[in-house]
Amino acid sequence: MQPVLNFINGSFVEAASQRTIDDVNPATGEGITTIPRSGAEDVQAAVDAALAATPAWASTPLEERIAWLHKIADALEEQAETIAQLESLDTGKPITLARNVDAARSVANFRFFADFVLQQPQQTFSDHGAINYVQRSPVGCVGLITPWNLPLYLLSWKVAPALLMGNTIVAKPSELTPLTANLLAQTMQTVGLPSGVFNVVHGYGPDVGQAIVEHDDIRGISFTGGTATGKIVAATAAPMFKKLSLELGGKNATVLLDDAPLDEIMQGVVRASFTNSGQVCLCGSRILVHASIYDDFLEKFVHAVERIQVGDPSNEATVMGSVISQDHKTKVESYIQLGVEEGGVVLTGGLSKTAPVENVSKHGAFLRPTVLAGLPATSRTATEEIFGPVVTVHAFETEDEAVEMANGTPYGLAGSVWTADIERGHRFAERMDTGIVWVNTWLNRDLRTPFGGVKQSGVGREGGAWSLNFFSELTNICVQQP
Ligand code: TXE
Repeated sequence: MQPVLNFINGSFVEAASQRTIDDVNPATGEGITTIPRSGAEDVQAAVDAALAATPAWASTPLEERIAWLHKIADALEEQAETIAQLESLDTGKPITLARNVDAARSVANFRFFADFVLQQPQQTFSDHGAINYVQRSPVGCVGLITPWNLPLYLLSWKVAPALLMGNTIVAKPSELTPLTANLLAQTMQTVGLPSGVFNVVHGYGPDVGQAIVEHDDIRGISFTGGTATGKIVAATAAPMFKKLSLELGGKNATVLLDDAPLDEIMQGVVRASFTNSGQVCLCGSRILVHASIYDDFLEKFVHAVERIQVGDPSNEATVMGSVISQDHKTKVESYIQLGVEEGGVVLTGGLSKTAPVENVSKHGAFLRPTVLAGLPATSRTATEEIFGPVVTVHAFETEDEAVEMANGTPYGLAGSVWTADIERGHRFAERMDTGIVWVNTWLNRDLRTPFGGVKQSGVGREGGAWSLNFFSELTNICVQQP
């Protein structure tokens, strides 16, 4: 595969250092290609291009920017299968998941914002003989920094509203998953988006990401990634009074009340636990079950988990592929070991040396879906983010106890509650200290809704009007009537 290059001012260029980083297929350990090992000099070139492009793009009529988003969506849709193949290759996720989730949602993100903006009313307020109206203007040049778990899905989720609101972009995808960001850059070039409006600089976080966050001329940062990195980004951006959106980690609870219809909801609970090998910040990695149905649930859940088809991501029958890298596999396995040390019992799955995945490359970063029971809900394994195919299961006696357990982690991103009585579902959901709660479903996403978390899951919200507001500055104009 051709080396991936930076996309700056409408052209593909190497890093100034001429150095590269290998991009590896996590399912085989084989090299795919290389990416530029960029630094501050390359970020400066991207910012120069973006600043030069900003006046024209900012003054482009909204209707024209809407048309650009549709043009990009159309071009991406024509490449949907290529997007799915590249995403599966780069991440180790099954081709079916890459097709149905990553590729489909990347197209939808552009389409959604193009349509949504037209549904927004012009905000006016009149009182004291005066008319007030709110004018939106672009932030300017914004920095978009994204993670490796849903590469194009999360990059496009930021690029679409940023462009729509008239901003120019310096994007930094994860060094582990550059391929679909590169395809997006190629697409921008193909559709003829004006040079400099959209730029991509590849490289390591501390080199490129840090340079983006600390650059004076980048006036807004939208970051999605781990909490630890989020702290570094915030510490750099806050004193510079930049607009800052942080979508960070999670340790989400899946709560089964005593009337949860187990057979009906089992697939939903399995999906919430192991989609994308548990590498979705919205995954339910702690399952809280009422004591009266705990044994029955465990038997059914373990049975369902053991039927998950784990294997080669390119196989259409595969439901769970590899994790993102050998390093991440080592981190996830360290938590399985910690779980046992903290008193947990592995009901299924476990370390790859004791529970190997069959018929896959021995160099692949594969793990079987793992269920740990018997751990205190306050243990490290049950409260720290693992971000892999590992869930802990805990029994509770009362709803108050379940609420305390569900809210008992440093995170507050998402959660789900499963019950036969919707009223109970409403009441329980309203007590969860998270940004998102699903009742009898999971990952059911309406893009108009606020997305994000509290506590160490982040600051701010994305989605619908929240994205439009983040990527624009608002001016209130008040006109005294004669
Ligand atoms: O994060 P990292 P990862 C979380 C998920 C998990 C993590 C996985 O819970 O914890 O993200 O993604 C760049 N200055 N979410 O491991 O390392 C890095 O190069 C600036 C939550 O990739 O934080 C990459 O491009 N940038 C989310 C990006 O930051 C730096 C959904 C993220 O990398 C940097 C998805 C630095 N010092 C994942 N260091 C949600 N809430 O929606 C690294 N980077």
